Amino acid sequence: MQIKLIPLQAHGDARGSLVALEEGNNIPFEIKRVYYMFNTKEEIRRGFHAHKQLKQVAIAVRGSCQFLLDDGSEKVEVMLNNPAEGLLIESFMWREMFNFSEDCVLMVLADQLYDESDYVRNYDDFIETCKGNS
Ligand code: T46
Repeated sequence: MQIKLIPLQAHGDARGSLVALEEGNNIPFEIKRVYYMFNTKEEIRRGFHAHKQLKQVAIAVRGSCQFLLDDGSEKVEVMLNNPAEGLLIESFMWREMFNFSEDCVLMVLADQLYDESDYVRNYDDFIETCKGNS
């Protein structure tokens, strides 16, 4: 499985750093929604779903966390700890997030509004659909 980490240019000067996110430029889709999670407890594992259509880019704007991405045939773990790097999560990819640092702020850009019917929350259903797609 090819993991797509998008380098995000940090404009740094004596005052600090700034990253700009632009749809169609460094973000490869129309940005319809932005959400972020924080105060996640270190022992917590969350996610446990895939999306039928949704594409997203996840950025640890502060601190660090890990993603497990599973395309139905391969599982890969990715560490996010750089606010100038975005993880592209394509549709039909099972994801779990874990090992959140205490200060972690994980921001996610999405190409669709929130829609519960886009979630596949049962792993067996996910695997069955992957088999059907291949
Ligand atoms: C994903 C991973 C990376 C909303 O009301 N609107 C929203 O846009 C989102 C994302 C969530 N919610 C509500 C639904 C739940 O009551 O916030 C609560 C927590 O959401 P959830 O349990 O889905 O959170 P995670 O961390 O399991 O998953 C989230 C995203 O939902 C998901 O799309 O890919 O982060």
